[in-house]
Amino acid sequence: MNDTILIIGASGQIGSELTQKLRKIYGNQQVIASDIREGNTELMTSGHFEIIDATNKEAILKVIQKHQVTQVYLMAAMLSATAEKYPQKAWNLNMNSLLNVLDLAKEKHIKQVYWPSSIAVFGPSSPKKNTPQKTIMEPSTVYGISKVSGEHWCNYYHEKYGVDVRSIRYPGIISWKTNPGGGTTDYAVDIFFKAIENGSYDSFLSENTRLPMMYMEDAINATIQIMQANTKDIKIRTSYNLAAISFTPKEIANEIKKHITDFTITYHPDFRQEIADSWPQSIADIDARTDWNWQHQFDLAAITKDMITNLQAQKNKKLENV
Ligand code: AKB
Repeated sequence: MNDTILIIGASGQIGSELTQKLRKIYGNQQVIASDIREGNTELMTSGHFEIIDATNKEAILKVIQKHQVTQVYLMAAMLSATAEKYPQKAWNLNMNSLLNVLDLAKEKHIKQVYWPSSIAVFGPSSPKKNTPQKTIMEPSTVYGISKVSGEHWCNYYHEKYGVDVRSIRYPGIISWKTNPGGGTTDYAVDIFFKAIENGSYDSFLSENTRLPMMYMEDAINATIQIMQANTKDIKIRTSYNLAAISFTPKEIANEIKKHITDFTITYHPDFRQEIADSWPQSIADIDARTDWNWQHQFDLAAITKDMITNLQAQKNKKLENV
């Protein structure tokens, strides 16, 4: 493996864990972390770190040339809830960063690109259950519009210029190391933090809102797996549907209660409810499973156990250090 990898948006929820996993596989010096802001100590000290504004093509090129980068994972993005507040900013970041990286691949500065899409590409007119790979895609959010457009740009650069770009439509991602920010599925992470801190959670989505979700470990494995797959096996160059599990706030609360018996939940839906209601409840991902052997490992029970064990251990450690 002679690749040198640049991760743009390495300080974020997925970027930070992806960087550490790639450093384990490719070696610390071969994986360059970058972001517009600094990340956690582990990220900053275990390998190279560069400050990059993803909307600045020259700044990206400079780092690519400095480290002789061959692959870019573009993880910088403004997520659904924040994008509704800052539509112009979201469009600027989400689209221009992608076009910058696709152009750099077209100009042969890099060989391979990873770019995440999302279940947000689907909208109120898409089928709600087992949403297929190819179906009506009329998103009602700025974030969703940017992801659908991005998918078409990826496919266009592949078809016209032979750019090797690969993509997955992520569901909500659950993790305990780095908090997500600005997403609609963030409740499914926050609920664990609040369960450990306070023993209660006030949900911004209603109790029966079912959304597709996945544990971080599965999401990272899928991301690396699609990038390492043989080119001939990547048959979709827009973005692959990817699924693990689906649950509601009520169901996750009931699972948490199995570990924290006096845990309580209340529901006060806000503007994010409308976003969640526009998205699928479950996703059909047969193409990813057939083309590059995608399989998820974690179900709701396994996620809950792992989240609570790790967050409890983190809390105990903090208490010991006080
Ligand atoms: C969000 O909630 O905006 C993201 C996503 C589903 O892409 N987690």
